[in-house]
Amino acid sequence: MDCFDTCQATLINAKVKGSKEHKVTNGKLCVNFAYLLKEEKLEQAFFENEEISLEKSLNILTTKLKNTKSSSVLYYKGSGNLGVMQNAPKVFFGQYGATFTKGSLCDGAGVRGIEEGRGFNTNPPLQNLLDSDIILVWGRNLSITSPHMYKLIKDKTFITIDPSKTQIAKKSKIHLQINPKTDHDLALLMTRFAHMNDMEDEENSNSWNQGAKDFLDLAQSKPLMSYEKTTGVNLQDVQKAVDLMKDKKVAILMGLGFQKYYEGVQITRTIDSFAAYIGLHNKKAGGVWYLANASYAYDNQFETRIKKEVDMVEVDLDSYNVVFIQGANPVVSAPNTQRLINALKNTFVVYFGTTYNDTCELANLIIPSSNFLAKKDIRLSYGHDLKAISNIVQSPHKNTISEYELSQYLLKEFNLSPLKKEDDIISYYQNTRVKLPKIKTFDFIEELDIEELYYKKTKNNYYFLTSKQKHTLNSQFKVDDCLYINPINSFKDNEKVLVKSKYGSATFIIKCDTNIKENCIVVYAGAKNANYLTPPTSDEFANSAIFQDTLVSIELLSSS
Ligand SMILES: Nc1nc2c(c(=O)[nH]1)N[C@H]1C(S)=C(S)[C@@H](COP(=O)(O)OP(=O)(O)OC[C@H]3O[C@@H](n4cnc5c(=O)[nH]c(N)nc54)[C@H](O)[C@@H]3O)O[C@H]1N2
Ligand SMILES: Nc1nc2c(c(=O)[nH]1)N[C@H]1C(S)=C(S)[C@@H](COP(=O)(O)OP(=O)(O)OC[C@H]3O[C@@H](n4cnc5c(=O)[nH]c(N)nc54)[C@H](O)[C@@H]3O)O[C@H]1N2
Ligand SMILES: [Mo]
Repeated sequence: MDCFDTCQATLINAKVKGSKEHKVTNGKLCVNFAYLLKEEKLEQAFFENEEISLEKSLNILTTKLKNTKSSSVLYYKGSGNLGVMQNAPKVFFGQYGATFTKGSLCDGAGVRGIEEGRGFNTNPPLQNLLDSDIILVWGRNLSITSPHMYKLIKDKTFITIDPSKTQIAKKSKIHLQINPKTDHDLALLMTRFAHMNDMEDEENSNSWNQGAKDFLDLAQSKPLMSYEKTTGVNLQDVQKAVDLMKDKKVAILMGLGFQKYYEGVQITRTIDSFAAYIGLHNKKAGGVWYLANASYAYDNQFETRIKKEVDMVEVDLDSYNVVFIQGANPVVSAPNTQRLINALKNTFVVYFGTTYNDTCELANLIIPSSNFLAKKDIRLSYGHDLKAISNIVQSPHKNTISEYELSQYLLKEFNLSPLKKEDDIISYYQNTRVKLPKIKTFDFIEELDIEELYYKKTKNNYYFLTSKQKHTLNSQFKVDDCLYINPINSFKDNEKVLVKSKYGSATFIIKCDTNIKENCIVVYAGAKNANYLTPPTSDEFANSAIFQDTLVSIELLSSS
């Protein structure tokens, strides 16, 4: 599945259990894994809503692709399954000449922010996390979005930076309940306190010296008190947090929270610069974790020639004659739902996936993919440095086809060169031990140019937060469509409201929750209407979605 933990399961007496030899899984499985096992699988191909055989669906696909100019076919891959074998169709679509998407609905801005500082985006070894004393959870719902990793470190001292009182925030020694999109300010403020506390990095200071000085200048360029107003966090608490980190082995676990904005790259780079300033990189214990590029040190087993790429967030889907969607549910998960639905109605949509999801409703051709129990795969992790192996434990349903098989089939139909042998690909990843590179230089951020969201904030609007929750995995499993708000705002449970942003409007049912910051509302990922409100544009550098760069107003439609 698409999560930090990348667990591994094992069959014991025909029952699926968490594997004991996989250190992060540690013999347990999470709720989402249980849902995955129980979920209703797609085992029937469809063409224009009529049931057809798998063979016929493949023929229709082949004919359609043969009769369409290749560049007007869009290959759109989601992250419903993050196994390496999901990359196989890229090889076909690349050779065929389809247009690809670039960018991300997920971590793209943060990735670029990290790359700009360090040059690449990898996590330190898991052992560094286990050996740390203090864990700073920054914009990450740690115990919910990586429950296994959390269990390994649950007895450590936590500091959480999050607008919401998440479970981990409540467990933390200090919770900095920050205003959304002000993390760059908080990172600068922490840098100032770190400087006053003599916490500069000694080891790396020669090579990083000048940049670190310029970064400190940036941190000192605003009056100290101004940070309290912008971040909504009081200075004493920040000072306490920084004091707690002094002379300790510190790990920062960064999540998506602070980077879902237009300037997400700059914000992330500021946080990572703070980490570099106090010397968290390249140490034997501690370090900074984000969603790492898990395949960074591996040779790509799916060499792909891409002729043309378009921004994944801004793409006009109906300017393509065929849109091939694999492992994604853009109707719910991509920003600006209304525009997307209109576009999908206007083009030929092929859906290739394991379940009948919302996007299938708009698909012309539906091809069932075999599920994870019936295909070989290996999963590298964006959360840690272990890998998980997936063997075949169930024969595939006759109406389904794996990503590897579909790719080989298409490559053959188009007389293109075949993929490497499936077993060779798997064993390459399984047997290759990669060494993570050291960060040689660090490029500190020296200026910021950010359009602050709080300038537009009034008493009558709210910050719009959209994050993950326990019983869903993005749009999969137990979807929760409600709008969460602090009861201080005088809305009541079950009231129906109309929510408007600059980009669209939608109705929601209210749920009151004192864990939500007073000036924010939360609609969780997977909620059918969440993305009617989100910006149709990407961030400034990384073609990444900016789900939270908007304020919303709420109008009561009817009481409970
Ligand atoms: N159960 C479950 N687990 C999942 C997923 C799931 O859907 N469900 N999805 C998986 C995927 S695809 C991903 S990418 C990861 C993401 O994992 P996380 O990064 O943990 O995911 P989010 O819930 O998006 O956001 C994290 C936190 O950021 C906070 N936040 C929002 N805005 C801001 C801000 O401006 N500043 C700060 N400091 N914090 C802010 C939110 O309140 C939230 O608690 O989780 C993975 N794991
Ligand atoms: N409002 C809002 N929107 C968000 C987010 C948010 O926090 N708030 N989070 C964003 C993030 S972080 C992410 S990663 C994206 C995720 O967005 P998507 O990548 O679209 O992921 P899902 O919505 O989970 O849909 C994945 C689909 O993949 C299919 N699938 C599962 N396994 C397989 C397989 O083995 N093969 C194939 N072919 N298909 C399979 C499933 O049926 C499922 O319907 O959503 C983003 N959208
Ligand atoms: Mo994600």
